[in-house]
Amino acid sequence: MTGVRAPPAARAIVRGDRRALARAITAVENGSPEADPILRALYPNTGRAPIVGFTGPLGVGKSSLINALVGHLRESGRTVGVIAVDPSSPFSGGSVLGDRIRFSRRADDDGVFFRSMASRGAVGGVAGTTREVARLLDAAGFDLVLVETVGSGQVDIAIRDIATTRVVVLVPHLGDEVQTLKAGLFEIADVFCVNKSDLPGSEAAQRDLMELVSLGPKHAEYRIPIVRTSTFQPSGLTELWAAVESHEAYLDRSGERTTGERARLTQEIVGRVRDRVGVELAARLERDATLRHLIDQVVARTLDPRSAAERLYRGRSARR
Ligand SMILES: Nc1nc2c(ncn2[C@@H]2O[C@H](COP(=O)(O)OP(=O)(O)OP(=O)(O)O)[C@@H](O)[C@H]2O)c(=O)[nH]1
Ligand SMILES: [Mg+2]
Repeated sequence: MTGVRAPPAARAIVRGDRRALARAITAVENGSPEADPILRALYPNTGRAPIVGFTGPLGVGKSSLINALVGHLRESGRTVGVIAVDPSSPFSGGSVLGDRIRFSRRADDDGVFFRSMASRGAVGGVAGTTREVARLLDAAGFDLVLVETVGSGQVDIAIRDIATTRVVVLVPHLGDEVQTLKAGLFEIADVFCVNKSDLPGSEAAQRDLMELVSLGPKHAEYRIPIVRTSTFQPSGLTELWAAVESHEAYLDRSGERTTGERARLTQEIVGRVRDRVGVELAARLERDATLRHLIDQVVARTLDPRSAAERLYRGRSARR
């Protein structure tokens, strides 16, 4: 932490004060200004815990797996912070599913911290806030941070920008869904997990994925493991965690940890600047007389929107 000027909340978080942690997370989620000095002071204390993302279609068992893994990790004495990004309906703002698995933990166990965050349909926002909440958990000293997101297009892109290891969870007989997800999933997966292996067809699903992995981009040093698990029996959990650890070990061995981190941080900083420039520009353009003039023509169908945008852009850059 950066010296004596660190805000008391930041010092409390590092000391292991869970209430201070929870309050800081809320501040980050709400975009409150008090989050700023806390995040700034804690940044030097981050970048230490592996951040393991779990993504995949609705209902494949991501929460159940995380729950089981937390038990497994706690038995070996490791502390775990968990963030679940809730899929909330963009229409009602409510949760999509009624009977979602609740994370369970012993009430007196300070070694686990669960937090669920509403995605609120704000895709870019999910990535930004989730990343900062993960940093708070990291700074609070948890050995591992696990993040659950739903694999619905853009949200799992968020996991790509946050996690050091990404586990893509699937189930037997996904059929068409796997076909459509395939391209995107391969960009994301460091580990494949075929959950619900107590159901028929999981060996076949594992074989299909093996074939896909063998067709995908080849890395000499790292081959995407495909693990079968069941949270019911339970089985495969040790193997799943071993696969995560082998990916983390690969990151260190290959230097990928540093390159990956540089890429993620570059993307974060560029994204923040782009957001601000975008907001500022939109506000200025709305006041711009040229835009109103161009819109008159576009409405009258004497000019098309592309050409109007081009003129506006050229006009502005010429003035600079
Ligand atoms: N047969 C079987 N069912 C499972 C297994 N793991 C989870 N389930 C069930 O699958 C359903 C969904 O489990 P969740 O853990 O909520 O799945 P999820 O992927 O977190 O779901 P969302 O967050 O809503 O996308 C529940 O009814 C679980 O009981 C498993 O290993 N085998
Ligand atoms: Mg879930």
